[in-house]
Amino acid sequence: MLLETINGPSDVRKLDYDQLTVLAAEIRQFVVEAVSSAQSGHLGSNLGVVELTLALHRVFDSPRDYLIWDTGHQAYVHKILTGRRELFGTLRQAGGLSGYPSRAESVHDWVENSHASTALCYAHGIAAAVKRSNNPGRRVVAIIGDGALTGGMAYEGLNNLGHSGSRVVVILNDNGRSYAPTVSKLSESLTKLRLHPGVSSARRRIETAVKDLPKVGNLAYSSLQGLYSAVREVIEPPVFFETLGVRYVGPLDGHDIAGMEQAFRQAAAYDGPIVVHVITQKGRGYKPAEDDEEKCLHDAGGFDPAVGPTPSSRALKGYTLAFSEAMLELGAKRDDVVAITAAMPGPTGLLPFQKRWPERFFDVGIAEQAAVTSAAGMAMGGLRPVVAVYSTFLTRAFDQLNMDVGLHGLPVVFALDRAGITGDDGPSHHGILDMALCLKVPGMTIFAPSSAQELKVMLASALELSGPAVVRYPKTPARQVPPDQVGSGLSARLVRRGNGCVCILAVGKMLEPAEEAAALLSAEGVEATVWDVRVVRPLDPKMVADAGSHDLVVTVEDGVRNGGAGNFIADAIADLNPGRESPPVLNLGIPTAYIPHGKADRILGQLGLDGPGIAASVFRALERVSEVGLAGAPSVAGISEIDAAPAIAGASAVAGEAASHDALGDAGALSGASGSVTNDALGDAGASAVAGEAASHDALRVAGEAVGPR
Ligand SMILES: Cc1ncc(C[n+]2csc(CCOP(=O)(O)OP(=O)(O)O)c2C)c(N)n1
Repeated sequence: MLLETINGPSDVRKLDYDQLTVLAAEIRQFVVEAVSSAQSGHLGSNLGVVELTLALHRVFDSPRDYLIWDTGHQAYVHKILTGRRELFGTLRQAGGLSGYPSRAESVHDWVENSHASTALCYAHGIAAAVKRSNNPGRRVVAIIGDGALTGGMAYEGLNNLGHSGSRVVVILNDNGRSYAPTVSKLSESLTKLRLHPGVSSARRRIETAVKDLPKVGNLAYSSLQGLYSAVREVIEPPVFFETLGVRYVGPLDGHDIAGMEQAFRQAAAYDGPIVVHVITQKGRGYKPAEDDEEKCLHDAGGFDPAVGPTPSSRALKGYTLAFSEAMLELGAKRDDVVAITAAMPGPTGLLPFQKRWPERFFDVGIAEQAAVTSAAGMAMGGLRPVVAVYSTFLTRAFDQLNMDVGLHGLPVVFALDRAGITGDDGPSHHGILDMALCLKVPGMTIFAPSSAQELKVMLASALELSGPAVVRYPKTPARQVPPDQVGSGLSARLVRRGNGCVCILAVGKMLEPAEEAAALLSAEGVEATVWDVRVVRPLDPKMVADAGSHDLVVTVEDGVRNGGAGNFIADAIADLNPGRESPPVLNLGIPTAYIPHGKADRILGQLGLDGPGIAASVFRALERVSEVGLAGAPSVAGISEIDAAPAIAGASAVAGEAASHDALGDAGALSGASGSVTNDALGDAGASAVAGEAASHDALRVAGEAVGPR
């Protein structure tokens, strides 16, 4: 197999075009098999960029030249060509290959933030640094999809590239799609350009010419010029870019390696910002992906490569399904309800709503800020917008949430999917900030469902409110519960009555491990009270008063502990009897750290946020703060493991930082309401398994030529 001979970009440069055709087919097969056996990963986007990535690595000299992948979900081929093929067996597994570029893995990777639309700004900055360096010949290449180009930062980046005249090559990888077809007028124009007869005939000429390269290199160049002028006839996209001061070339066939090489070389020689527009086919070469109308198998779970993912494996599940069904029910009851997505109608469960009420559905592109402020406008006009967005992407629109929705007290509902530890996608995708951020927005009501049934009730309640509300729910399977285990309105729900020594307040999905912990504690003679908090703001005063009557209060959440729900609850308990002693409150949650990829349940377990971990923390806290006679090592199953690999320590070491006080002390902080904070011991011992995985990331790092600053 040719693929086995490729251990770095220089190996790719040795091949002729026939060999490259064979290699491209081998890469496609390899990617399909890798995603299938990893049980999750990005497929369609990677299948579409095989030839593009080959051409880039043949023309540019990575890592001396900077290749900046926007979003980074399409960088598998880049990883394969830069010496990481053999690590694909560990793709997205704990301690294994990241699903995105990773600076810890390879010197060929520069940007690992997979929040879209940033590449042109990074490129602008890097180009400024290159210009001032003693190696100004290094070239800066940003590869951005037509989907990512809909994000505001991409437009801002273009503006700055044009304004500064930066020497940057922008490769516009246009497959006409984000997940769904890309929603933008520019994208429509790009499509028109693609179909324009003048462009097609010019493309045919260039294709013929480059076949005979290098003999007729000049002819190829003049054909490129012909193509360029043909493009001018169609006007819109070239004018759009050129008005901003960015030169435009294209469109080129993104599966024709020789043609792209020719264009990339010309572009690299241009002394300013230049967009090279390449047309690719998402999912190319794998029929199940080519045939998938919804998303060209943008991402896929475990499947048989011979047949592709089955319809049942692709069906909506868990909380997303509950949200999708609730939107249909509520949409039928109220015609003022409208739905907004930022380019993710399928993954957020909005496709059925879109199908039923297309005029009440808005896809704003990968533009969360626009989604939030548009929703504010809709609410001002009397509509009841529901913005469905992944928790991690809402952080991009925090200012809009706070100023445009919050300040005006507008009744916008945010449905935050994938809240909490999400797992395989790693630090950029964990939804752990939403709770802490939303708690900073005055007047924002915050719901956290612990079951599919709760989500439906909460969404309906949120739409009854006259101000902003958020319903945040996780990616993991949704609990199904009978009606007597579903709360209502803004009330908390008492789940279990104990004997007054400890009260556990569980937020959202953490109810399940909290109940498990209560059962473990009960086996040791500790009868805990358990509440499902349901609504984090406003807190149910009955729950707060009841918690305050216990010897110890423990809060459990799957968001950052610092400034999160637990801290908020601790304040409320302290406020019960100002100036008088209140019970100590132990807050369990996520440390302020960049937590690497791995299975969500495993990560939560490592952080001490599973049943045994919570029980162990409760025991330790009881030993310290009460006289209830629990001194001596408790014998709850699993506690010894938890003690051996204590929760949460040092996760920030993953990011290569020196372990900070924040990360090391963050397993759970025990505070007395009188103000004394005693977070001395909980969770600050030793390196956790999470941090241990960072070490193996380092081991994955592929050595490369020293090329200057990273
Ligand atoms: C800020 C942000 N919002 C949403 C996403 C989720 N997301 C990942 S890839 C993608 C579509 C990207 O489309 P495009 O750039 O055209 O790349 P393609 O997958 O089509 O190659 C989206 C919406 C994201 N990564 N970042």
